[in-house]
Amino acid sequence: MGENWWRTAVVYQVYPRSFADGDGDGVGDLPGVTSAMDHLARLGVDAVWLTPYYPSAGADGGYDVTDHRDVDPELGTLEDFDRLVAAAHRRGLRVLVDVVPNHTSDQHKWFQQALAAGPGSPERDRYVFRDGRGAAGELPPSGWESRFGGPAWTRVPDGQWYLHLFAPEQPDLNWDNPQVRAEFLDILRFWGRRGVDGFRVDVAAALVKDLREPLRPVVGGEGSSGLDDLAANPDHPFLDRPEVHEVYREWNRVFHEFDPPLIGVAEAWVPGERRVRYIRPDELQQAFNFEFLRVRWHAAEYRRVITESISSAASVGTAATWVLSNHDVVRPVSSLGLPAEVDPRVWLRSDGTDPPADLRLGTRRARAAVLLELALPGSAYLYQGEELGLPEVPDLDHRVLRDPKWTRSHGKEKGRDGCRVPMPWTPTGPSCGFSTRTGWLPQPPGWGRYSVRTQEGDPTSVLELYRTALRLRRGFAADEAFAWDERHDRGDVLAFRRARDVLVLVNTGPQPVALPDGEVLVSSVPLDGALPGDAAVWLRVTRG
Ligand code: TEU
Repeated sequence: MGENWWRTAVVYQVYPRSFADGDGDGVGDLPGVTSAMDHLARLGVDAVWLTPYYPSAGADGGYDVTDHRDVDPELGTLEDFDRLVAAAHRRGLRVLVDVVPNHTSDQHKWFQQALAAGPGSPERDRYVFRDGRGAAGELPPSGWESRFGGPAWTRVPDGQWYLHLFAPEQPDLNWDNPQVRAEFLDILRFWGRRGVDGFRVDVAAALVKDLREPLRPVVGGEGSSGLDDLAANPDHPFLDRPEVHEVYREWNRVFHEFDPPLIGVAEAWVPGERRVRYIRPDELQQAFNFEFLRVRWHAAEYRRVITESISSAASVGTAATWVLSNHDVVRPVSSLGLPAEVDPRVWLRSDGTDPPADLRLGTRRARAAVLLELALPGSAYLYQGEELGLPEVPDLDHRVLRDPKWTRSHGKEKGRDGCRVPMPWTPTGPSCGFSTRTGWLPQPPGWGRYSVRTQEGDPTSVLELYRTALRLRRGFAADEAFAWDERHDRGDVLAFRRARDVLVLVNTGPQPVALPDGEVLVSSVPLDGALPGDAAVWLRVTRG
């Protein structure tokens, strides 16, 4: 793997607080990740992406950073970080880290200085401060809403308002300010010199805002994702502005100070034709395909999204970047087990009327979905616990919820803690091997049956399915050839050819279909001459 190692890489996302606890305080940490590195190597992934481990005020799971060049004391030290990188590299695993450029914590020294320095100061210009509307400036400068609910503006004691697209504890930086730009170039260099191989860019599409007065309203945006907001507002005041690309062109020059160059993957909830604008030889290398993540087990939708994603990636000379889940969305075992009409995003309501997910069905579909994902050309990002078939934990006690979505929505949305419950490593123990004591989020009864130890060596387990698929994938991933198979691709059945001799079938419907001739490489369920409903198979067929 040379410069283009990322192009067909499988990247494993670690949410450090919930992965493995090295010091027994109930919170996962960097030494924990290092000690579990063999799990990743055995799984067969190519890289690990760490979500934020930086010092943080804890308002948004680490995405409210107080110092971009250090490690949160709860999670370890810079030396622990170095050991983690060395342990990964020794096993041939690359390391990506999150960079959070849209906002800082309100406890960040810059924001504290901005508060102290007052209106019109250079300190305030690093953020987005405005006078309010109304006779006495008592109304927020615009009607923009925060992603976590409520207004995107908060008033400070001297009467000005500051912008926060997320929680009030996450003030947005002003990317028109040269100090902000220079600071992040330096942050990229800092981690590059510490050996990281690249960055996942948080909220990559939102950094640059159109702040010309009067601030323009956002029409009808559903508020929970840029995909919906951009459909209603093609010229959005703060999402996917053309000027944001200048930022990544500057970053790209820093990436090229390293050999091989560092990479950047954009977390941008934007539709395909806009997503690929981030991928350029002089910008970022990848952008998550969230449209794929959104498909609800529907063959025609998959067909459309896959065709569109492959061709839009090809139009910029690369391959797509597939995602089934991450730390922000309902776990697929649960979302794929919900009735088709139930949107997983609104499923997590606290009014007690949510239908339960059918976990048997959801697990069956999630097994097939990962065979679909890992067969597609390009790279794939897996989220910790996916390889164990962990379900969402939708009924965490309200008192343990940490996600700002919970408080900001005034208890209307439970938020994302249910996909962040600590990993089970062993069938028993105070937190199933995650820590020597109870974890920071409680694991539900029976969590131990999902443990790595329980599943290891059991050929029917989700873990062994992932290992097998990842091993087989190595045999053909480098060949990016893809073609829908005209004979078998129809109705509820997706069928495509990969590389020269792999035929992939995914049956999203309830009825079994005949199995074409070929050697079964791996299947999501045991096969008996036919491919049953909600199942997938990879076949080796004669070259054609
Ligand atoms: O998420 C960005 C983002 O837009 C999310 O609000 C996303 O639309 C939503 O969670 C989908 O359900 C990133 C991080 O991944 C998230 O964890 C952070 O809370 C957020 O940025 C703020 O930094």
